[in-house]
Amino acid sequence: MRLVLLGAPGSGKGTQAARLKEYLDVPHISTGDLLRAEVAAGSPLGLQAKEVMARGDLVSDEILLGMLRDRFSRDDTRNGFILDGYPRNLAQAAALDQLLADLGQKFDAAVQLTVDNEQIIERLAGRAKAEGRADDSPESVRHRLNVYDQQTAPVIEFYRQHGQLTVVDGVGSLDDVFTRIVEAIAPEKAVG
Ligand code: B4P
Repeated sequence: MRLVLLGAPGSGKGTQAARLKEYLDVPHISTGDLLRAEVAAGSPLGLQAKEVMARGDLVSDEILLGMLRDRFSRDDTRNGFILDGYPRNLAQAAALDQLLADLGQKFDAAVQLTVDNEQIIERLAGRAKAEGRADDSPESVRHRLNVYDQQTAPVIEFYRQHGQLTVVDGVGSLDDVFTRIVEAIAPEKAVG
């Protein structure tokens, strides 16, 4: 299965993708994780991305597309993937369509996790305490939510207009949200 997970920062994309990966037995591709690995390694790309990410801005489309192309060239994506954190603007959505067309692939569903801003701010404050991620500071979270409204929300509309969007309520326990996603994308595999 080929899935794209959409939603505001803190909506649970990374959290649910980690579970879906086991369940669907396909790789989890998180552009945030790929970028954080570059930052941790101190690579030239990581050095470029570090400040941008800490501010809560989007890293350049060229860098992201190069990373994604690289990742999709690996064999393990042939039977499916869960893409988490990409696309984040309309240019990236168009680039993804083209990349998949070049590979002769098509994704099955774009799943949007919906969570209100108040709960997002609370979740990310919790993660800031637990993990100390630079971009979970209150200023950065506010900025990331603005970036999401301005640049990523149109991507949701793009997939809705293409009939590829599935909307899932992202509020509730991790198990409840997981069950809702599975029921939405693969009801034949859902249990209980
Ligand atoms: P990401 O790594 O994608 O970070 P994120 O949006 O915060 O989502 P994440 O998946 O980590 O968090 P989750 O909601 O699971 O991006 C980070 C940065 O990288 C971006 O700001 C940008 O600079 C850059 N970047 C990444 N992709 C890019 C792209 N395509 N283009 C340009 N730049 C890009 O979890 C959040 C918290 O909520 C966790 O603490 C979790 O435990 C908690 N949580 C999850 N589900 C919950 C639930 N049901 N109830 C309560 N808490 C829950």
